[in-house]
Formats: sequence, structure tokens, C-alpha cells
Amino acid sequence: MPETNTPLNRDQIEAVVGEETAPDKLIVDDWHTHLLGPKAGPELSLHGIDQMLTYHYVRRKLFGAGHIDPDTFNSWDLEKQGDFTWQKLFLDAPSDAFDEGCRGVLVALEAFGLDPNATSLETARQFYADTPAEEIQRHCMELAGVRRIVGTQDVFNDQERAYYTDGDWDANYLSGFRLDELVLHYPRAVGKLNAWGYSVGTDPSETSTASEIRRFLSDWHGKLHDVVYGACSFPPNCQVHDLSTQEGAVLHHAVLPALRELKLPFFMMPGPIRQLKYKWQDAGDGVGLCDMFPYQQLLRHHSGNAFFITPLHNANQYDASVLTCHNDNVMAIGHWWFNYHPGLVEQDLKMRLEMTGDRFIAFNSDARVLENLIPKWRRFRQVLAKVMTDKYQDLHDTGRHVTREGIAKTLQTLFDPDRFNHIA
Ligand code: RAT
Ligand code: ZN
Repeated sequence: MPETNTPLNRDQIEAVVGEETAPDKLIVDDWHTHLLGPKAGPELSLHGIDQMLTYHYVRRKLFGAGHIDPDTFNSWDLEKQGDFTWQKLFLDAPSDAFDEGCRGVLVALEAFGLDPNATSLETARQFYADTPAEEIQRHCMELAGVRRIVGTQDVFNDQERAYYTDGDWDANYLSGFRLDELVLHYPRAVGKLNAWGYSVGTDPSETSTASEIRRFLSDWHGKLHDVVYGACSFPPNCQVHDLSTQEGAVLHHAVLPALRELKLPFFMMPGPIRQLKYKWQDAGDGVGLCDMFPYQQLLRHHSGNAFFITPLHNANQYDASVLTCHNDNVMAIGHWWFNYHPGLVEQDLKMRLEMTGDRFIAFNSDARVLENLIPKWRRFRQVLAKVMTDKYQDLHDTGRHVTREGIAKTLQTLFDPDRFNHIA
């Protein structure tokens, strides 16, 4: 067995990187998903062939091609939706499954030994009926190389709140405390906050209101399981730094001080334009380019807070990396949704390495259905292996020693979120 710190030859690098990026070697935490474990029950913990086929990446293709009117589709039960989607997008095959949404379904089917060319969903449904959800979950996490999963905990969501307080929680799930409703829809949130015993007014900059919002955040931090950050997505033109806006005021007076006190980072997702096609539901959101100035200001004004940033628009990836060069309280993270395409991911991964070294979290899946973990992480690992091989060969050419130990350490670092000294 060769020493792990023996310098590698140039032509050994590809194989070593391939081994070190494999899911049985590089086991990671998935830092942003919409998943809940099987203990949450089938309504909240999504898995199975019909959930995969109705994932919004796939529905977007179905509606976009004009195969069905969304109202009609939405009125059907899940199995009917699954059958229709399989028929239109996979059997009639008007276009091949080059898109990551449809391709992801095929990859997951194949991973479970199911036939990606099946003429009906009968066998797949039987497989799911016979296989316990825990077993599906174990397999998905193992194939993806994922140890722990961070979810999206929106306590304003009436379908989910009860589970967060009283539900039986799966140990390998952590909470991402989602704050869109509080930050972006504060006037709407006021009613619920008051009904829950927090005496807030409509002006979040008012001292007693801000303190009540902070009390709400701290109480829910106590109720939710293992909160690892507070999170919010922002529409493209959001002035997060501007205290005269409602969003800016909620952030400045309540959210950021509370997160700082709780020693939690703030996870920012600039870019989505919600409900461009409202009948398409979550498949109908769009994306817009953001001005990064407000984010730059926010980081500077809250230098004691730690931030993650993951812009949705691909052209904002560069700006996000530049932000991390000048501010030690922010890291870029992941690729999601419209920004999760192998070509874009490859380009961004290179750019991040070249500009920031290792100051970013390389990937998170944004999975909504357990099986999404398999295609998304598998795809990312392919890109990672390719880019890291290239980078290490390039480094080798400078005369610098490249070792297996060094490669493994860097890869671990790229998935380690605990690199902020601000929240120590
Ligand atoms: O990819 C998605 O699931 C989107 O619909 C959004 O929910 C997004 O991931 C988000 O977290 O805002
Ligand atoms: Zn998400």
C-alpha cells in the first residue's frame, strides 16, 4: 500500500482523484435540501416513482411543451399525473431526456434496478410498495455519499409546523430555518406572529416589535431540531441593505442580530422570481439577474455575522465569488435549480477554485424527493473529479508535490461549512 503522502506522478492523478471523490470515500453533508426523513410520513417525506415524475424540474418540461393544461393536470391524483408524464415524456419521447430533470428520473430508476425503458410504471410502483421508506432512504444516501441532510423548515407553513414541534425526527436530518415569509412578506407574517403570542406591530424597526421578532426566532431555534442556519431567498431587485425597505428593516433589526446571538450563519439565495406562471405552481418560478451592491453592503454592515450566498442566476456566480474575496464573513455555496446544469457547474467550479482557493461549499442538492439525491450528487461528483484532476495536474506542472493525502484534505474542506471564525 503506497504512502498517502508520497508525491504522485502526473498520470496517477486522475485515478486518485476519481477514488477520493467517490461516494464511499468523500462522504458529505447536503447543506440545502427540501427533504424530511421517512418518520415525517409520506405527505412530507417524498419518495417513489410518482414523486420523481412530478418533481418540478420534470413538470416544467411537461407544461413547457404544451402537453397538458396545468389546471387539468393539478386536478388529477398523483398516480394519474405520474402515468401521464411517463407516457408523454418517456414513452412517446417527443424529445430525449437530455435535461437534468428527466435524466435524473432515469438515473434513479436504474440505481434501484428498475427498467428505464419500461412501458408502464407497474413494476416500479410494486417495488415501492414492497420496500420500506427507510430502506429507500438508506440506499439514496449511500449512493449519493451523503451523511446528513439539511432541510427547509418554514414554520409559517401550516402543513409542516405541527411536525416541527411534535413530530418524530430522523437523527440524520438538520434544520435550515427558512425565513422568506418573515422577511419578504412581513405584513402577512404580522397576523400569525400576534396569534402565536408575539406582540409585533407593522414597523419592524420599532424597538419592541424588533425584540419580539427576535424572541420568535430564538423560541423556534429552540423548538426546531439542530438548526444550522437561517435562510431566505430574495427576488432580483431586493434592497437587502436598505433600512427604509421592509425587508431591510426586518433583516437589520431582527434577523441578523438574532442569528448573531444564536451563532448561526445567514444563507442568502438571491434571484428567484416567484410565480411567473402561477398555475404551474413551483414549476412556474423564474430567475433574474441581481445587483450585488445590496449584498456587499449587508455583509459590511453586519461584519459580526456569517453569510452563505448562492445566487440563482448564473451570471451572478462570479460576483458572489468576488464578494468572498473581500469579506471573510461570507462563503459561496452550491448550485441549484436553473443554475444546476453540468456545463455551468463545471465552469463555476473552476472559477471558484481559481478565484477563491477553497473558500466555498462546493455543492448542495436542493433535492425535494429522496431519489433526487442520486442523480444530482452523482452528476456533481463527475464534474468535481474532472475539474480537480485538471487543477491538480496543472499544479503538478509547477513542480509542486501532489499527494493523495493533500487531495483528500482539500476535498473535505470544500464541503466543510465550519470555516467561519465569526461564529466560533
Ligand atoms: O428548487 C426548488 O425546489 C425551488 O422551487 C425553490 O424552492 C428553491 O429551491 C428554494 O429553496 O427557494
Ligand atoms: Zn431550495
